[in-house]
Order: sequence, then C-alpha cells, then structure tokens
Amino acid sequence: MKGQNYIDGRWIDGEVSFETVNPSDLDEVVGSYSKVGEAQIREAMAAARRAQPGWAAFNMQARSDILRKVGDLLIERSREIGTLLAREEGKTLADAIGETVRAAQCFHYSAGDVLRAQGEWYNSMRDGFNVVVTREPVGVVAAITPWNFPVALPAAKIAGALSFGNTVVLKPSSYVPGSAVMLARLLEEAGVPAGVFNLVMGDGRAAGNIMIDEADALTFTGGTSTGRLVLSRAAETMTKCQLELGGKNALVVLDDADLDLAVEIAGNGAWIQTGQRCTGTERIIVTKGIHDAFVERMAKKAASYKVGHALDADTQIGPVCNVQQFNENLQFVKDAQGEGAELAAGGVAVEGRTRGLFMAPALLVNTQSDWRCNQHESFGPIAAVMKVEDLDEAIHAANNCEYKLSSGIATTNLKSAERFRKASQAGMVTVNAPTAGLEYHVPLGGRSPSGYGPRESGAAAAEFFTESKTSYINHGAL
Ligand code: TXE
Repeated sequence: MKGQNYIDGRWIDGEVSFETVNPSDLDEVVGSYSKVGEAQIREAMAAARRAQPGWAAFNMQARSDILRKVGDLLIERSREIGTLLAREEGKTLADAIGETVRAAQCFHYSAGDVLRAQGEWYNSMRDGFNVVVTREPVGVVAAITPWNFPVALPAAKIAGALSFGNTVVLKPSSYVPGSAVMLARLLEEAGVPAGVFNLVMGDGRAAGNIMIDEADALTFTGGTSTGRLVLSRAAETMTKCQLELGGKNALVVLDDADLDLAVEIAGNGAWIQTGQRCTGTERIIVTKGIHDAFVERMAKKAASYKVGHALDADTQIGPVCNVQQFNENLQFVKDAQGEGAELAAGGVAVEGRTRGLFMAPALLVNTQSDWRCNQHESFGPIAAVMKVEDLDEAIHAANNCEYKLSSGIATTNLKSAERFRKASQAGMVTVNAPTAGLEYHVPLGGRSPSGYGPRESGAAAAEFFTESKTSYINHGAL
C-alpha cells in the first residue's frame, strides 16, 4: 500500500522505504512503509498549525460526533485492525482485538469529554467584578508512541487532544506503523478535517526533535532513557510535556494471600502479552511463610502457557515483538543468573511451527532486592522473586527501585492492603489484581522517572490538553 504518511489530508510517500516483519513468522513481510524527511515533518507541523484555529472553533456537537464515529469504525474493523496489529507486534489475536476495542472506547470517552463543562465562574473579592476560569486548547500536539500498544496508546492521545480542540502530528514506532496507518484512515473516513490529524513515519530522534521544537505540547510514551532525551530537547523550547515511561513493577504476596489468586495475578502481570507492558510485574516480593508453595506453583504456571504464533487460537503468549528485544530478554536472564539468581522456569528460546521470536516465560528465584534483575526494566516475560520476612520488609523492597509506575499486593487482610496502598510510591496500586490492566477513564501514570508531567487519561486529560485562563471582569466600571 503506497502513501503511508498522512499530511494535510493527503496520503504521501516518504523518502526512505522500510518493511515490517511478523515476529511470529520472520519470513513474512507484513507491510512496506516509508519514512519522511525533515521537510515533510515540518510540512506536517505547519498543516497542524494552520488547521488548529478552525478545529478549535468547530461546532462541538459535530466534533463530538466525529470522535464517536472513529470509535464506531474501530469496533467495526476491530478484527481487521487486530489481525494486522498481531502480525506486526506479536500479541495474540484476542489481545490485539481487545486493544483495538480499547482504542474505540477511548474515542467514545473523549467524544463525551467534548461536551463537558470547560470552566468555572467565581464571585470576586472586588465589588462589581466577576472572575471566570476557562480552559483553552493547548494548540498543536506532537504524539510519539512506542511499539507495545500500537493502536490503543496513539488512540488515547489523539482522542484526548482532538476532544479539546487541538490538532495532532503522530509519529508511531517504526516496528508497528500498520495499525497507526489504519487508525489514520478511520479518522479521515470519520470526517476529521485536513490538517487536524497528521501521521508521519520517521526515526525517533530526527523526526522527534523537529516535532518537539515546533509543537505546543508533546505527549510521549516510551522508555525512560528515551524520555530523558525528549525532556532535554523540550527544555530548549519549553514545550509542554507529558511523558509515560518505564516501569519495574512489584507485586507483594503475603502469607495470608489466597494462593490460587496470587499465582493467577502474578502470572498474568508478569507473562501475558509477552511481558511487554510497562505496568507488567517484573518483581514479586513474597513473605517467607508462603514463599516455597508460591514458587512451586509459579514454576508450574510458567510451564503451562502455550507459547506460539500470535494468530493461532490456542496461543496464550505470542512472540517477542522484535529481534532487539528478544536478544535483550535472553541476555537479561543470563545476567540475572550471573549475579546469583536461580532459573526456576523458562527463560530460553523455544521452537514454534514457524521461525519466530518465541521465548518461554522466565521465573527467576532466590534474588536480592539490590540486584540488577530487580532494578532494571527487562520489558520481557521475566519475573524475579525475592523472599522477605514481613510486610514492613516487603514495603521497603517494593519502594527500593527508581521506577515508580505501578505496584500491587495479594493479601486477604484489609489492613495490610491499606497499609501497602498508602506506603507504595508508585503512581498506580492494585489490590488482589495484576499490576497491569488499567482502566481508561481514570488517570494513568507514575512518578519520575516512570513518568513526567500531567498524568494521561480520564479527568487528567484536560490538565495536559488545555491551558487554563483566569479572567477578571469589572462589570461595575461602565
Ligand atoms: O520505546 P522507545 P519502545 C515504555 C516501556 C518500554 C518502552 C518500550 O516501559 O520502556 O516504552 O517501547 C521514539 N526523540 N512504555 O521500545 O524506544 C521511537 O521512535 C524522540 C511505557 O518503542 O523509547 C518511538 O516512536 N523520539 C508506557 C518512541 O520514541 C524518539 C506504556 C518510543 O521509543 C527518540 C508503554 C528521541 N531521541 C510502554 N528516540 C507507560 N508508562 O505508560 C526514539 N524515539
């Protein structure tokens, strides 16, 4: 399919062609795309700038209807988009369709946001005055997204930005451009005016820097190391930033936990979606009374998953998304063993019916909190277990990590759950549920360096996608 970049309402070719391959079947080319050059990035930013006033003034019911239509089309096409997503990113077809439905829900949610109150009216301390606080669009929004949620993450950003009258230039990860292209086609079909939404493919740094320089706001999701580069670039132009970054999320399992539930939520958090969720569970902190029984059950759980081709109906864990991540995962396991961890399950490449990046979910045990395997994000299907005395030591261990994205606790004691919920430094906490699997109508994000700037989603969207204005009106003067 030619013309995979969408600038000012026109589909155009970029300058450098590239292809994506299917991580489930490395001999299968999924799509051919082309990266645009600097001039075309600037053209996209200029188109968004030109279109923004008109979009901000667009009748709000019409704007809401367009966003709702995008959500409707995403639902209608969820199998087609989900299949392409599964072929490019590697998550199972069920998960990919589920992600596409989540993208639709974000558009439906934002379609409602368009119609909600946009300000407050106050009495004044001065006779004859009133004070009014309004929210105005931030302007042109640059959106840069990672490869692990190729349609849901761009959708949440685009829907939020458009609902508040902003225009958008999106640069997706070059590993998974296909679903972003399909999303762009749905936006065009739903009637988004030319220039309001633009899609460009390009290398992160080269394209990203121009977008950051010329945007009014940048919403970025990706690794913390990339986030630091982005933030330093944004500082030069003081571009408003919202960064959703890496995690090293801990699940605490107490002696009084329901063992079946603890194993279920730990396995889900650590290994589902091939561990490629920033809110996934990479550390499991277990008190000594339940530790041995928990480890034995987790080892069996790891071995029970069907690892295979993303499109096979019985596959529970698809391939790793790309060769770089695949090799990093295997090296991460070897390095953990090098510092003393024992490998209780998986952690190796497995053969599939096709030549794919298949990896057996890994369980590392007898680890220590300060080891690298408990401090650095693997972003793979790799969980490290450490044993602790009690809840106090568990809280200390959970917070003993620079990442502060999500955390969780498995316990049947309400007091312990509340103590952990309050003591955790993470931006999101779960009780008797996986650390991953969040909801889109509430704020999402973590403390630095797992995040920076306003949270995403739900009521938090207005804070980032609008600027507030306080006006003092002297009615009594005339
Ligand atoms: O990120 P990368 P990936 C995190 C997850 C993991 C990472 C995986 O924890 O760390 O995302 O995604 C572009 N200037 N989250 O590997 O490499 C690049 O082209 C500007 C957290 O894709 O950081 C891509 O489009 N842009 C999250 C995007 O940045 C640059 C949820 C991300 O690339 C750039 C999901 C540069 N210098 C994943 N370099 C959360 N916290 O919610 C690269 N890019």
